Amino acid sequence: MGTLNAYYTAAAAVPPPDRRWVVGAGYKLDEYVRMGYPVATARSAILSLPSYANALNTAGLTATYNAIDSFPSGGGGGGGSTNYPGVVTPDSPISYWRLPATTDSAGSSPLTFTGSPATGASLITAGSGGNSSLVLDGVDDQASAADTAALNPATIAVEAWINVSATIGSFGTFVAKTTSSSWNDGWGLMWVSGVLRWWVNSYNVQNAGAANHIDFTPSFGQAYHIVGIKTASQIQMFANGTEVPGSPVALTAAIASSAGPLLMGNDGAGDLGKGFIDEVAIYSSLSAARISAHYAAGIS
Ligand SMILES: [Ca+2]
Repeated sequence: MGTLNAYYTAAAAVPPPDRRWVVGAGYKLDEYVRMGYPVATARSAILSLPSYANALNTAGLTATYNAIDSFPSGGGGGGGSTNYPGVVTPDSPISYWRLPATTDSAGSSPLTFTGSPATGASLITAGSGGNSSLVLDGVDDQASAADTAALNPATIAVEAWINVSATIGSFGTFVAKTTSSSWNDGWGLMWVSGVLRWWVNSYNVQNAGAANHIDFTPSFGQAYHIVGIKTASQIQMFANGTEVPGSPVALTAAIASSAGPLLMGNDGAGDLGKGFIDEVAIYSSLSAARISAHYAAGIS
């Protein structure tokens, strides 16, 4: 998808007989990265392929190098199906819970379930490696990962695929790490008065004139790719690969990291999320380009 535009742009500057090699190298790179190879490894492998080395003239080879060097770190969407975990993993998640498995695919924070949550349909497509989701029944279901230093990075990106039930209760929470039943430490993705809210340090308190939260209004019963971010200077929220209206919001205060567990389906105070949750990952940062690539991979 968008990532491959770089190859087409590069190819447009090359005489016709060689354009196909530039685009072809781009597709090959995309293919390697989808298989989980780091970009640097994939780049070396492609440029050493006899077919490319022999076929490309000087202009074509230069354009290919330029196109491949413009490839962002990690994977990208292409035509056809995409291996979603293969696109996520190169972005070095701190933890990555594919769900409904309790395993942490990236770190060392396995989940413990409460309430025997059921398995639901995957929120990413089967073609991209979807493997079912976790159902949050809004009665007693939750998943918990114990507090660790790794789960309290100084800056954070929290990623999840979420499908909100129309009967979710007030403050129903999908992912949070806080110790406070009044939500004044840590962070969370919470249902508040008809919106899905990404909050940091406080779910509603004003900070130096700006709110500590950003809201997005999803439709009930639909899957969304949601990312909440806290950088050194601001918070941001993305839905389906696009920054939502009202984002970013300046927030220079550091995250008031809590010693609470990381919870899915609860804020620790009994405010239960209801719906489906899938493919939850935590990063110290995630760029807008990579967020877009993750969304594209999840729906391909
Ligand atoms: Ca899953």
